[in-house]
Amino acid sequence: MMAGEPRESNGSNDKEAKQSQDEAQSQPEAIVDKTSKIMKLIEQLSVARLGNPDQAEKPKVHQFWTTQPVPQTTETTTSKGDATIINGPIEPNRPVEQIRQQPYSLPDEFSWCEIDLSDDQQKDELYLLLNQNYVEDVESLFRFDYPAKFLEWALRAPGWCKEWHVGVRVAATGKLVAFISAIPVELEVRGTTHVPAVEVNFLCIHKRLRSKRLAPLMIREITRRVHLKGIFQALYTAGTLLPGLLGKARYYHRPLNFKRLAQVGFTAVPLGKTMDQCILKYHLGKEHQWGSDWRAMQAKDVPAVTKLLTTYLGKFSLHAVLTQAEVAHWVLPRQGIMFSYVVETEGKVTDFISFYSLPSTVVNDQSKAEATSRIRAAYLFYYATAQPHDRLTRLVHAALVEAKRADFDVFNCVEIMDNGLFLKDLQFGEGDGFLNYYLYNWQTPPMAASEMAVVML
Ligand code: MYA
Repeated sequence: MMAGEPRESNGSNDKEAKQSQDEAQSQPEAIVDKTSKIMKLIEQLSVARLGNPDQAEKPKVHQFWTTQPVPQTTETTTSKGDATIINGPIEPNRPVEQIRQQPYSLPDEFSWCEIDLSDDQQKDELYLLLNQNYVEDVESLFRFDYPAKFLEWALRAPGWCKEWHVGVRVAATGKLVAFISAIPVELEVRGTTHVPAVEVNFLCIHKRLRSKRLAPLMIREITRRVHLKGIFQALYTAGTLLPGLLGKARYYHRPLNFKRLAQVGFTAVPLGKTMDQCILKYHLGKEHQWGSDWRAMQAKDVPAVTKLLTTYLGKFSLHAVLTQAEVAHWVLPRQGIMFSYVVETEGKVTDFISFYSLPSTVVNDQSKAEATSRIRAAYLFYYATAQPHDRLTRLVHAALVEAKRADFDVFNCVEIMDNGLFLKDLQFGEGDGFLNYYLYNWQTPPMAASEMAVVML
């Protein structure tokens, strides 16, 4: 959701501090009294800035995460200028014979299953679980609505295996009530190449089964299954702050259909502005500046796009190393899911950009305009250009024009890669959510968002 307009700091603590300061200045003769007032003022200012130590929240005890090979901190200081960087596994790899062979035991009423995404019925069961129980924004106004064919695409990337599509069913009824998944990825972390890893995603537990410590069991089980294939590192993102934070990236949103977004409460007309002024502000022309050099990506572009991406992503501290098969899987256009474009000048592909479609359900939509109300959101995916400073804003502008043409309501991104270069010029607004990045069993100093170049679906 878009964060509100920035307000000037004028909290009651500031007022109280000012009052106290004025009082102190009006009694120059009472030195002792003045000193004590100044002490009080300093105290008040500290409370305003740092919070009252008596009321400070106790640090959360992470019963599960303290047992896991992740750095036990949630600090975000970056590593710039640090000469002695530790960058490597926390625990050594283990031979497969030493890995637990039996699944972890679930409470008696549940059983493990594998979701077969080639089976429409199972795919729909997974769709429904996520559609009703997956990630919501902080105010629970919107919930991701990953279409079934999106899930099939996201979970069947090159090298996928069925053992990593793990479900939990109610033993008595067979109802699917929880899910977690992994797909393989080769990472490069601060120059350490060929780190075989998995991306863990779509962890979801039915709302009625929350806070029963099922998530740690599911994470242990997927870890065991990944270990059995000889992989010991993982990358995952979450809205939640957990130990081992690698970096955090704020969400940004660029309205394409302001009226619709305001109607469902995703954004609001700022004070002193009218709806028409907002619509005008976000108006995009029908054309972009690339002319006939711009076209949809085709299968024949895969080698060139792989080369462009390898060079471009290579400059970031965290990125995936993509094969041609992976590039073909992830970024070739897919009806209703993936939109990708290249700039081709005199027969040479020089730039590439992509975005994907991920609608959100409007939870309890009061307008009830449609049976199930949705926001059509486009998310910036991978791009590559040799000259981000000169060309990235134009590339993303063209992607916005395409997204508007395809009837999306909003275009979203997180502030990773070089995204900071275009956010202001293209009128992206700060969101109120963050995406936190984590590495499992890998120690490295925290990264700024602009050092990270993995887009998680
Ligand atoms: S992120 C998307 C997560 N899904 C949602 O937000 C959907 C809506 N929420 C839910 O379905 C539930 O609230 C979930 C927690 C399932 C999130 N990542 O069972 P509990 C810890 C990791 O009582 P519930 C995504 O998919 C929590 O701190 N841990 O809690 C990436 C606490 O541990 P501790 C999380 O609310 C997933 C414990 O769980 C998360 O019923 C990456 C409480 O368990 C979270 N998002 O269920 C998973 N949320 O006491 C890690 C809570 O220690 C992968 N917790 O604080 C690690 C790598 C594994 C592979 C390794 C291979 C080598």
